[in-house]
Amino acid sequence: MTTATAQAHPNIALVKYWGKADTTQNLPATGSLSMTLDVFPTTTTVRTDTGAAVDRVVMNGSEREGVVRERVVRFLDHVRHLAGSDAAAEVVTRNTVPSAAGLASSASGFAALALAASTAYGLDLDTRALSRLARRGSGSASRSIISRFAIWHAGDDEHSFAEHIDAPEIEMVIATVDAGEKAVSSREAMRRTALTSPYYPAWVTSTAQSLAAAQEACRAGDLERLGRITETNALRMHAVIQGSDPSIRYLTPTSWSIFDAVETLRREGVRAWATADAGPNVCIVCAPADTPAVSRRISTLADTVVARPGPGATLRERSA
Ligand code: 2P0
Repeated sequence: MTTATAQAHPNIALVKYWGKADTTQNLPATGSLSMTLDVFPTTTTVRTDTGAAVDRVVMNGSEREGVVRERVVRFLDHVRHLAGSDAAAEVVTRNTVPSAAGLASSASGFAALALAASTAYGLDLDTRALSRLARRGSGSASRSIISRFAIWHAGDDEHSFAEHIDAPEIEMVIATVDAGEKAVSSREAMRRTALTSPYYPAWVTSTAQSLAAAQEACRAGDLERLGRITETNALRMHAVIQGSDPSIRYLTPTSWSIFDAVETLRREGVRAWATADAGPNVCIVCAPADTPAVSRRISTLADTVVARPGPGATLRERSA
């Protein structure tokens, strides 16, 4: 029995994951494409030699009970099943991303947990198996295992994993409109969208097409095309979400003013395209040479951080 510490970063999808083919195994209805960030890491330590009868979960210094702990325990149960172990664990995690604000804290969280827990329980997983394991915790976590740019494939349990893809050089300006907890979780909103939004079938079909086009743009090194696909796909995702009943709206007037500012920048010749996840924050994909111009303009509307393509999940420490 060992202790293992791992680190992972959030990722932002250029072609989004929104809807599941299977809720137990977190199999997505479509594939997606993302950039792993070099900011906001999550660091997680898993200890399996505690001698305790039950799992303990400590996040950002405070012990968690209820649904947060349950989700971690369910994940550990799967790791124990793979490892043939029944030992309880202590999970200590530190997040630097504003939690549950649509900046993918569950992606970095479950990616770091997948690597730390599988190592602590003595499993030696390759990248593909690790990505499949992280997917069980949170779909988007499958992509945070991978450095820089990742494509996460739709498919059955065996074939639904993320892997590296080469992409044109880009940077992101992350505009934090609101760092507070969002009203409806991604998981619940995704479920409601698939069940009630009349646009859902069109979303699934068009996203599969966008993903194929984005892969082509990546192969061709075509930043402009990738940028256009990114912004269109994000707006389509928010449209299908708003079509739910009861409706869900994640974007606020400030979010929309950032989309407007990005359009104005483009008219001025700046290569920038906006995207937003399940929250009001907006990420702007930029040609690296244009990042300073984007930062300057968007900083007048919200707090900004510049992110570059970052590392995949890494093991920091391991002891027997
Ligand atoms: C994405 N999002 O592709 C999309 C875009 C948010 C908006 O993946 O239920 O936390 O744990 O599989 O991965 C957020 O959903 O959902 C997400 P679960 P997850 O990044």
